[in-house]
Amino acid sequence: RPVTQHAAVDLGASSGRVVLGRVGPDTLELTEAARFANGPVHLPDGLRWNLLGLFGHALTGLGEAVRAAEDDGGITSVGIDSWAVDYGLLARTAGTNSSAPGGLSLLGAPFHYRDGRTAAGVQAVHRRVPFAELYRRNGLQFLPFNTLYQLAADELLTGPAAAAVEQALLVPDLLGQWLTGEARAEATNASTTGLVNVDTQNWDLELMERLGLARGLFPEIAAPGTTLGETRDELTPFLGGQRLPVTLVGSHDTASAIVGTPLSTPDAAYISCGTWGLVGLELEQAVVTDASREANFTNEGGVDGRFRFLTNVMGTWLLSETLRTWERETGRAQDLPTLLEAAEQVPEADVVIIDVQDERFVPPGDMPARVGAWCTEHDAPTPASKPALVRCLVESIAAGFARALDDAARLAERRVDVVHMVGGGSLNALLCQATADRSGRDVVAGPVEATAIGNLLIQARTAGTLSGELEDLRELITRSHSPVTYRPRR
Ligand code: LFR
Repeated sequence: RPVTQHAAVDLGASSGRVVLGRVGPDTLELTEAARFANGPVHLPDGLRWNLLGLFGHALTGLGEAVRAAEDDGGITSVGIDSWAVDYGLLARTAGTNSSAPGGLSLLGAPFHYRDGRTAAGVQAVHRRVPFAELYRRNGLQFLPFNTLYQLAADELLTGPAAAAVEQALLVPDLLGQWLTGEARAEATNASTTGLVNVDTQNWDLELMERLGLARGLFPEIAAPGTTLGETRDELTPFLGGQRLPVTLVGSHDTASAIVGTPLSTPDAAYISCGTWGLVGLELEQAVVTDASREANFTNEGGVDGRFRFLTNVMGTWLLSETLRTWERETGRAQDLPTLLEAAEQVPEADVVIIDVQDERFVPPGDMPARVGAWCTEHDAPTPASKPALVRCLVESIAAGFARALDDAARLAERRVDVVHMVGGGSLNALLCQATADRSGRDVVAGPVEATAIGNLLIQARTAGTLSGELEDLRELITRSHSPVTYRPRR
């Protein structure tokens, strides 16, 4: 039976990786070719991403993957995914090298979605189109950093900035353009901009016009499974002397993660848990009701035209940002597994539950101090030790997950008796058990690398190595990965 090899470039908010996959009808093997750190860059004018650095790391990682794949028939294609909503702006600048793709150059480092500049953008957008109407059009939960609010904050709705900008490309599309010279808007990630109509799944040109955005700001939408192009000639020396085809996958990392989740029944829910916990269901139809709007549930575009009906719950960000604060304070690396072990010993009666959705926890900064402030304001005792704070955060995240699971079941009228936990959070046993306990549902944990798997599976299907529906692709995960089940204890 044929086996093909594919490289997945998967960029997360705290790290990126290039994963080499060997995929066949009975084969799903992953090896990490490269891993590199990522994070916000604190510039005087706000939080940015070091996208040039990420491109460099991705290219080096692809070179490593090419080498590792050499003896076994080489790499058939490359796919890229990353976090959503953020974008680079491109302009036709004087002195642009005419061989630059489309003659366009990047205007500055892309903003990080945790940058606080968007509040004014939210107001500007809602003045033109009230949120309830926006929701009916785009089906998206309110997140202050959705692309349309960021564009408004960049004063791209009107004014001189708008005239200077030729095109906006979401992060994976920008990297794809740097690799191939071709520009498309991959469909799943495009759906997170707030500018795609939930019914037509195409750019909502009327909405864009009402917001004062140029209708050609983003390129044409293309579905996962489309071949974007081949890597540019100039990159050949970095890629073992070859030009590699780049295939569009679910380029929103969460879309790929859901492809890579072995959902056992249509009633099974998922929690894709990394920096964020994305909690919800895969649906054939969008749910755009007053109740879903009030519960802040989103209808993001999934692979194969499905909908990701979910809500963003603050995930392991709260833990990692807490550890970073302690690292800055003590100058010493903090070990999460050791802290989690100690956290487990904290008596149940002493556990404080905070509201993880409080907006104060969104920007980077001193998380222990913010938790303390939250507790003081809510007449709750402040966790007094590191283990107590870690336990508070884990249980509070689990409480957020449990509430979102109940909402998903109610809003989509599903039973939801099992929850698949995938991504980095699936390795956190304390979190998985707390989620089972607090939701009263079985939590089936794994695979940890669901996003890379989803990316690779769509590439393999595009190459003809695999065929069928998402359910058929997920069969392969069920056969090759053994999950850990956590049963509710109360
Ligand atoms: C997860 C994720 C979420 C999105 C957030 C910001 O990595 O992509 O789905 O809401 O990051 O882009």
